[in-house]
Amino acid sequence: MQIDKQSPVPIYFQIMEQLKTQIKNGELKADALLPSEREYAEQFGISRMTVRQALSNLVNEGFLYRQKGRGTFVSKLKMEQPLQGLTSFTEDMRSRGMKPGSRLAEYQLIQATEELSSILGCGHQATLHKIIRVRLANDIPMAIEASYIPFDKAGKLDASHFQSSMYEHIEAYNQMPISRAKQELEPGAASEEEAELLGIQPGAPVLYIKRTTYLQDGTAFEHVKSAYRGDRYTFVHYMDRVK
Ligand code: 16G
Repeated sequence: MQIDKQSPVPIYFQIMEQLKTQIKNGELKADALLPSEREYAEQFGISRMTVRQALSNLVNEGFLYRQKGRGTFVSKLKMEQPLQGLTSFTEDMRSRGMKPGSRLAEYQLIQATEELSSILGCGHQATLHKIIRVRLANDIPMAIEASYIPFDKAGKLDASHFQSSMYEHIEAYNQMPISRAKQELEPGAASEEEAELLGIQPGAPVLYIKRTTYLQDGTAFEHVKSAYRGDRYTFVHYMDRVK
């Protein structure tokens, strides 16, 4: 790592950028222990405050994590998400020991378009909840989900529903388990708006997933269009050899 003290670019920012590059290109491996603030400060002849600012920002952006009394470590950047097995975002994050969260970007009641009513098998012009949420893992944006849910499958929704698991609510409301889903995956590039919500650069790779999910009685209760961060996800599918 090299610091240019004459540069107009603030030193903490130079450190951040260089550490990010080393993490992204694998020079710094997941779970590697970083030198201490004091060591960095001595190495570059800068103040510990400056080093702390750079490291704290990288912790907030999810590139590093801290362990009390042990030091600062490199985060595992990519999450492996199995493609088989129907799970909710909340369950996925909890099974990884991460804190699931949501930020509501948009909510409104709309009338089903022709396309949505045929996908959801609901009456023409049925009332749907349109919910756009940014899904967070340990407060870091991972994906945007735009879901369309027939009003009669969810009832009235308020802020508390948007902050917690929609699947849990749907199963309780309908007194019926969720049973299956159909999913389509397509690569893409983040639009300006998506980039803003996800905290990435416009044009950065995203994976678009469309999912229609059904209750045990065979009726569809949601159609979701989501955009997953390409720099944070690896989708994994296990398969058996067939001839
Ligand atoms: C997953 C689903 C999404 C569903 C959400 C419910 C995909 C592509 N999407 O993120 O369709 O609405 O889980 O999560 O996997 P929740 O119960 O935590 O609200």
